[in-house]
Amino acid sequence: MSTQVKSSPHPVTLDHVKIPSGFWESRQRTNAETTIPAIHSKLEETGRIDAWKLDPDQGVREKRSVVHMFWDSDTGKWLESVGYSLCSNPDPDLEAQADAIIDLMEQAQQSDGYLNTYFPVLEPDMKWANLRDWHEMYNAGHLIEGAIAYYRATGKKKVLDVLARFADHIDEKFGSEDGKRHGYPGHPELEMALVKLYRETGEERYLNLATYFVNERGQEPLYFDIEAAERGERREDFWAQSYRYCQAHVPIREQTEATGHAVRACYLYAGIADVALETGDKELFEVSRRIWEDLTQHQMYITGGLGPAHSNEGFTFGYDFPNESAYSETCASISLAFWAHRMFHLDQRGEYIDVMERAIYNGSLSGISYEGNEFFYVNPLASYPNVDPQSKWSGINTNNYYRRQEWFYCPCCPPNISRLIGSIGEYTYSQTDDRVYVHLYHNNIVSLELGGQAVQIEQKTAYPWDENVALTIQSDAPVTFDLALRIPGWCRSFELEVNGQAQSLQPENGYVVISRSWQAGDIVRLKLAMPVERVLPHREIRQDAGQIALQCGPIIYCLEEVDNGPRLANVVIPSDAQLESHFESDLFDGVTVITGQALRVEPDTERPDLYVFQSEVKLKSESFTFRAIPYFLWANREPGEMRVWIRSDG
Ligand code: FUB
Ligand code: ZN
Repeated sequence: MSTQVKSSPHPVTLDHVKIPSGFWESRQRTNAETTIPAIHSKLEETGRIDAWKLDPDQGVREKRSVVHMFWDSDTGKWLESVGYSLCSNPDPDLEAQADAIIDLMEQAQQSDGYLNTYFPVLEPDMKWANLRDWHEMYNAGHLIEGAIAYYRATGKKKVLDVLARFADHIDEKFGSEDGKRHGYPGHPELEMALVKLYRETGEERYLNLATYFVNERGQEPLYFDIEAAERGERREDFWAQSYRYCQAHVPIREQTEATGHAVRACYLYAGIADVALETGDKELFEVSRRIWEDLTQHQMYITGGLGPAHSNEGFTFGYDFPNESAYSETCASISLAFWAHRMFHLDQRGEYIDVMERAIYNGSLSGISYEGNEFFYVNPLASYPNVDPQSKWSGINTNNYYRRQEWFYCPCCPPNISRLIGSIGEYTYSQTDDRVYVHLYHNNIVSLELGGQAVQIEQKTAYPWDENVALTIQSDAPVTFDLALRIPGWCRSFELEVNGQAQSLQPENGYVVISRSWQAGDIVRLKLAMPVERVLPHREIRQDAGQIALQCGPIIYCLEEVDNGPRLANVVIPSDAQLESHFESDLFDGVTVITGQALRVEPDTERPDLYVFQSEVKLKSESFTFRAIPYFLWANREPGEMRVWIRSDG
């Protein structure tokens, strides 16, 4: 950990990063033109916007159907996404839509600052009565993040004032002081939001409240027991059985592993990292690091997906990676990206950004269709269109395994992926006064102040489809700073030159650092070799034993039936097969695919028997040319089978 926490690098904010073309520009355009309007329509259709039309102190103003307890989080995430999008795509109509909702929010706020569409109308006596399950704090967090993004984009302060009042209300009610309730969020998120609000407003109370939430979690007597008793319930009545579900089983400083509900977990860990960074609390960093090591070494899918289990939407045990029934919620990968980004700011190592990149390009982006209007909630790593592992259960996840859906009963994932896409600029660079870290490679122009001078860096690249990145420096006068370029963990050889001169620098902690006095027009060229890699699973991962995954650069690939025919479980990629990658410009908006010779190995029999003696049949082995596409793009063509892990003979 940096010795001087306060002088750590900070992210270069969105408004400094223009994305004029390339991979992320096209996704941001789709986000602005399709995803954000589609989500708004759903908010409207489902009554989430009308829900704000309430008389704050007397209940319903307009009749509406019953809402569930965390509708407000969807509006909050949508507003956040709108804020990010407006930075690059000004849109007066969209702004007017957001303003109209903000007016409703302002009117819905109770005189003491409380803000929620559910409780004042439907259960006015139960406000704050169940922090463990009822999501008021989670909603508050998302609304605060939405307010900050919208304020930053438009300079309109109304929504920030409304949410600051709500934060003040929460601060008056909860904390360690006498007379306050010693509660904390059942579903973390508010911790991150409060630190953001502190950074935005400079108001220390918000940081103190976030710090309190982190420190109080899991302390005896357990607050969730106290409030349960007040409701006339016992701990044993908790449907999830254990407070591990919400990471409140022991105090934070005693926690050693990622556990429970995956989104709750990573939102919490991200909040802990925020508090550690702002307060310089080294012990909190050490806790974060411990949990990070557990998660990334034992509990992370190759896609950056988290949480194999449906029962708790979360973690089970180390090396447990079911493929067809993987839960791997889109929000969980996104939350991992949030946490990873924060870990870098505590501890400048590329490994965090490697995980962030893995989670963004694979487990997060798979959550949205190429067209931008359909979404996956769960992200299996193998799929069979007629087999629904959840078919015995009704509810939110039933037909969600091979086709993205327009919406869900619990639609946390759609606005989450939308806000991540809209804010990708913010994950691209970090800086100190004299160093800029380049984390992500994509076409963009960043404007910075380094060594007291304005500097622009233009990145040009077709990454992740191409190995080459060019960075051109512009500044009015020579300026000395370190350019720290991430050499991704997946990259086994790279070439670097400055103004045509090869550089022999080696990466330290995942970055090569070029220190010099930069002149306008200096060009840095980086080539990150992206051969096709066969990836083997750890020997303890039983579900993937004997199989390989394919990776090219940061992208994990999969086979789909539409390219490779059915019964993908019988496909074998021989260890000596030559694998090639090439760019196909007419597939989606251009994408690198992997091809090679594979075998379909099956019993050579038409017998209908489920099981036959091996001595009675031969194995037939048919050779064919396979085509693998990026996992995040699967299920955008004809429905069919899909597999990430493919049998191998090596
Ligand atoms: O509970 C709110 C959100 O809905 C969680 O983050 C998701 O996992 C889903 O349960
Ligand atoms: Zn989700």
